[in-house]
Amino acid sequence: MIYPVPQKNDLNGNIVHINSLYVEGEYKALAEQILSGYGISVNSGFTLEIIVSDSRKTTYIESLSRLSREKYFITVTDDKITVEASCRSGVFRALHTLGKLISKCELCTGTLEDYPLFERRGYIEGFYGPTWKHEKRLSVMCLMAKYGMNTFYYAPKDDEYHRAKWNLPYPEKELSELKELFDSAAENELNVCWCVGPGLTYHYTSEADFEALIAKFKNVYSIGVRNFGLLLDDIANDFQYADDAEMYDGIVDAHIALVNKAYQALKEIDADITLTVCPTQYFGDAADYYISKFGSGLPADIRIFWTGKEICSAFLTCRQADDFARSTNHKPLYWDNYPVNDAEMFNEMHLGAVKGRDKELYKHSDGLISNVMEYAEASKIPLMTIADYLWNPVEYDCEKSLENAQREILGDKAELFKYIADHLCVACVSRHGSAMMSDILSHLSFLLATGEKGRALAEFKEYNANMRECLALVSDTSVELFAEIQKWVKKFAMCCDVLDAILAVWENTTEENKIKIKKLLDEYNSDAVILTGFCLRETAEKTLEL
Ligand code: 14T
Repeated sequence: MIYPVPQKNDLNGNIVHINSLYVEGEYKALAEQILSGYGISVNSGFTLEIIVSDSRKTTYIESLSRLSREKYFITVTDDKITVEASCRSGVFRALHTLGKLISKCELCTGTLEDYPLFERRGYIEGFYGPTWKHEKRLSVMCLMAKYGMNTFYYAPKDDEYHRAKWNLPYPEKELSELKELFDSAAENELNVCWCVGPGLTYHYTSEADFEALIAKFKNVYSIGVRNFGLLLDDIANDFQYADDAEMYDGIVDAHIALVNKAYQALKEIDADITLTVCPTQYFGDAADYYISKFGSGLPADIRIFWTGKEICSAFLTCRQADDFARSTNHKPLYWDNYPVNDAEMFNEMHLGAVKGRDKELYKHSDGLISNVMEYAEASKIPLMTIADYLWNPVEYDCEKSLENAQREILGDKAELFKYIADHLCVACVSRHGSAMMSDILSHLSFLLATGEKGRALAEFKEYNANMRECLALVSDTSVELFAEIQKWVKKFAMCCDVLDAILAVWENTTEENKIKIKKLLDEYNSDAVILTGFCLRETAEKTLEL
């Protein structure tokens, strides 16, 4: 199985083994670059022909009644592979699919037709906290491109030129680093949207502030950006300057006026420019006064961010999306606050698969953009599941997708990593963590209660040994992912100690051994970092009653 799951995979004939290809037709250099990333050489061997043709077949998606530049076909016969698409976007997607099929030895004769279901699929660096390092940004970008995302929103709350110093141009060094990042996005078929958050100090009636805003857009336009975002989230709900209050009936009227005027100015700079806005009310009931007036006051081609019923929504449904569209005249562009773990969530680590987003949401929304964690390596795991969901939500299987993501990031270490990953998935999308530990502890308790003490002890020892082996693995901070999650690793070590103390009482029920459990459990509970709770506590408490 490859991920994301292609729409129509009829490559089910003879298996075709390939380790090198000879590329004919267009985009040879691109093919070489992408396929070599999958360990496939491209100087000689099996023929791969790349055909670029702008026809209805390669551009139109019948079931969605719309055009897509990302559609492609792969045809495999016993002596040739043909890739067909309308432009670089489709060829890029096809080459990644081909690379995955060949490297997993899943290439068979037949045909494959593929295209994404969500039109806009991406992630946003939109969290509070230390911004990602340049190298991390590039590495996440490549991975998300590999898994079919097509959009990147740049809006780190702590980039001071994004928010606090919104009215100052980027210094040369920062600007050239952004250019390198955005150029790399283009190479990777990701549309970049650079966002500004002027709301902390913006003076709505000030002509100077408006000019500063447009000057800032021009500053970023100069490095090739054509999509802009104007974010009015997490700012005062009311006017902060007396003359603003006098000029407008309410804050929403000032926001509508600002967005319309800015959009007009942007279109005068370049008619290709697009605008996305984040309203001050970005979640809750779409029928509320602010959001319904805001949306209705903006042209249909401005995109509007919305996080759903909550800031971090457990569910995003088609019905809610329709309510939003009815109330605002715009389909929502979901700003999905998963896996972000800033603000009140700082003690949670969100490594689980995305869940709770309707299968058919692609028909009812403008797209979905996932807000990431300050931990870039860790974000890759949930992001990959989001990429899978967005490409093909109908076939999305959260468990298989997560399994594949863990394997991509951890390779052979994935199996062992699961012993800690089991506890790092409590989030808005699922409040139930520690599924594996919960099953094991209840099974062990069952064995103990039904007189199978020998088996219980043996299996308990084996589980604890695996936990310890995992602990040793994730304590190696030379692995970037492990370095990021040390706060949780420390608590994991405490969890291992509690388990060993429980096992000791099962083996030898003495008061002294019980005191040890109490002491370790108290330490464990007084650490606010969120790991596992109920199943560990329950087993410890039952053990204290032995
Ligand atoms: F604009 C938004 F859609 C949005 O979600 N804004 C922020 C976002 O930057 C942040 O990462 C996210 C998750 O915490 O939530 C919003 O920020 C908040 C919201 C709160 F209610 C930060 C703290 C809060 F208490």
